[in-house]
Amino acid sequence: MYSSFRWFGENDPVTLEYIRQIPGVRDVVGSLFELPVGDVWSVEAIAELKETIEAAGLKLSVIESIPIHEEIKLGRGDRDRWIANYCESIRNLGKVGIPVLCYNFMPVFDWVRTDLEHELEDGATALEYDEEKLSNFDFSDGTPDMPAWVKYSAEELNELLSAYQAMSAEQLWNNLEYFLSKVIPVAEASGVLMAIHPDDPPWSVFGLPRIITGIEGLQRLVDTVDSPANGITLCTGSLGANQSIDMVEAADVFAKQQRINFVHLRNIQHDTEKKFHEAPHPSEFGELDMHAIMKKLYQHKYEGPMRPDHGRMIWGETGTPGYGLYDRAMGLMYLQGLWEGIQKSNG
Ligand code: DNO
Repeated sequence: MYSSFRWFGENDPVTLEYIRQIPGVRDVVGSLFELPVGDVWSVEAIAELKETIEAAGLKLSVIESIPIHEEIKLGRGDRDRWIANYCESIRNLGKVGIPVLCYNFMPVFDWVRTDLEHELEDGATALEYDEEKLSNFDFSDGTPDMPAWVKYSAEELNELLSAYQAMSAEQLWNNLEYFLSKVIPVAEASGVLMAIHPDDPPWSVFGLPRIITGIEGLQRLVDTVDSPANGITLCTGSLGANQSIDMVEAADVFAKQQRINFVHLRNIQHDTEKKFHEAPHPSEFGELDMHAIMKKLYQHKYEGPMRPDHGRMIWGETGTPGYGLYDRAMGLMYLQGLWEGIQKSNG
């Protein structure tokens, strides 16, 4: 396993120079955020991102993410055109030498939180999800403000939401399976490892179907196309939001099959079953046993990238919600310490 750090591009207040100063980090998780969903990522654009990162003494090792066009998730008539674009982007990643691609298959919205600045006892803030506050989201002016949500007009959003209302989880599965049957052979031939990100939170929200919600769904995904290129992102915080999922087991099950292609580590704390906030990374401050999870990765010889996921905002820092520098850097030092301990105690 090796450490990586997410960078949101030239507008990220956490610069590549800062990332370069975190001990043990040489690998960057990047993306082309300005490209419209569905467009082909050209070799030139990917190479330019790579060169910018290399000029700072770092490497571009993961793309998180290339978003998937809604027509693909909806399984509509012109999905093949969008899938062809996706395949072309994967080929281009391969040409530039980017080994890992993280993506998700959540209808319309990426991760959902109801408070981006939930105040903790010590004055730090963290992201919070409270199912009871979901009804506060107002869709009448189009996509509301959430960091990872694609902007749609009121009309577009309405159309999308009603198209999904009629869709069952099984239909969404069929569309994912169709997508995988087309893209995984291309990824395999291009030397790119795909890593699906679990739905966050891992259950249906706003009446939309969600399917990558637990061990069973992830197993169905990896079984759909039997290839190392068809893997998962083990995201402890996303899956851990469902308290009935045993994260140590999840790490064990998929690391054993060599199907973890990327790891996101963070901790989580619940108030009630569907109300939780994000906690500092160390085990003792949340519900997840980071040591036990990392031990499974070690035992099954996971060799891919890991990044510290969402941190709190501390020490007066402001910036991209969940993606400040200080808490993520501290979290990463802790995770590296755990890893060193595991390695040394295993000789
Ligand atoms: C949140 C991230 C997600 C993730 C996408 C992957 O901080 O973990 O937005 O990047 O779901 O496609």
